[in-house]
Amino acid sequence: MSRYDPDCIFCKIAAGHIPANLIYKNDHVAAFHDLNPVAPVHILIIPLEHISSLSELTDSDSEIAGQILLTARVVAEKMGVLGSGYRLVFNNGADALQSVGHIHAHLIGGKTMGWPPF
Ligand code: DGP
Repeated sequence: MSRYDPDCIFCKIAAGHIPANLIYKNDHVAAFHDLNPVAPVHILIIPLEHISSLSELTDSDSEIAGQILLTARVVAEKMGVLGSGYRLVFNNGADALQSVGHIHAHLIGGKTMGWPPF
């Protein structure tokens, strides 16, 4: 793995250095249950490599970015919400309350949600 931050909790999960309830992993991404779920289905999808936020993505990360979106469908199917619907949320930066500085998509589902989310 070319980008690894030893101080990043999600890098440690991606590398298997600390445990997580993993539901999917391939060469680019991992998906695991959120520690503090806000819905019956709440899965985090992360790149294995450390990229701190969406704002740090570059053209050379296009495969990783695509893999995150494609993995959402795989996760939704595994979690039984592909047909009922789900939400994909990226909290990016301070105003969005991003608390972990490693890109992650929240895949949330299993209930009818409201909109707008604030
Ligand atoms: P955000 O606010 O978008 O940065 O959300 C970060 C999410 O990460 C939050 O919902 C809780 C989750 N989280 C933080 N630390 C851990 C951890 O060590 N394990 C797991 N499974 N989830 C974590």
